[in-house]
Amino acid sequence: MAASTASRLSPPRFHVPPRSPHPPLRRSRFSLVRAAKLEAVLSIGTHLIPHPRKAASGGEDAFFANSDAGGVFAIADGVSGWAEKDVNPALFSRELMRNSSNFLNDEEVNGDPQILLMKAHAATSSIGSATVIIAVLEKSGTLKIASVGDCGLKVIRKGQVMFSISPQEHYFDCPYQISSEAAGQTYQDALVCSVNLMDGDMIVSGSDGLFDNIFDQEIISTISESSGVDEAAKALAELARKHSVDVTFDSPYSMEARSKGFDVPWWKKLLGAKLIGGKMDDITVVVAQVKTVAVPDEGGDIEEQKGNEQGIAVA
Ligand SMILES: [Mn+2]
Repeated sequence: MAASTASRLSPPRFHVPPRSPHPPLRRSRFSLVRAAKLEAVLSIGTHLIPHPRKAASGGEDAFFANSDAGGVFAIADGVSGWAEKDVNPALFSRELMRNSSNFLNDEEVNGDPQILLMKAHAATSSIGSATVIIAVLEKSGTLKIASVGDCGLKVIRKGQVMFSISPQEHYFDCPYQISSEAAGQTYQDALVCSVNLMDGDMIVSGSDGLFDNIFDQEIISTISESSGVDEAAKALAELARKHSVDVTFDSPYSMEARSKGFDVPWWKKLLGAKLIGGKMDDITVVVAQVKTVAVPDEGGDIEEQKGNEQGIAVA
């Protein structure tokens, strides 16, 4: 080590550098630096607990999540009424999710969740219908959402719900749904919106089995007590499951039912009874945290103007 260092540092004995009539010129007054830029990415945790009576088959909810290239996730809730027609409601929701995942990198889709839904729906051949939500995070931090029906999505920032999407339904308990039948809804009926997110924001999305059984305040406290997105998703699903089988819990679902005019018969009301209880259902939860990371600029080395320290944003 020492020898090689010495030989490298020793002046060459017999070599005299040729004297150039012109000293080498700097190409410009710019020097090369490695540039970087900030990109938003999602760290995603998921958890699915099937309906107690559908545990053996895995239930009728389906989802996928992919953290590559920013982050995307989707949830589909197979409409259970199809079982009455001897159709397995899980087939449609699972195929819709598989197809959504397959078309992720499609050129026409180009990060647009509504176009992704259009393509996935067109490619789905199973009989059935499903509510569905697809969310795609752009590198800029904009979350693009397309939703048909009553899957939910909320954004929590600094301990408060700062964004929430509204469910679409024909009437109580009959949500808009993507369907194999012409009578159903299509991507054109989707609620389409986008929200600008910041580093640290938490996204909580789920099937109606989550939001029918858990209140915003419980979501916020559960998230704050969890140490990561996986733990948060599991804790939320387990709390929603606990409420869903609790006949004494006054759930968001039973509160909504009463507000829509559904209640116990008048003679039960006389005895002080009221319509309460959780809603047994498949429960799918996605928890995603927004992070901003520094990535090398696609241009690689770029030139910085000397003397201008603020010329390049190196994060
Ligand atoms: Mn459901």
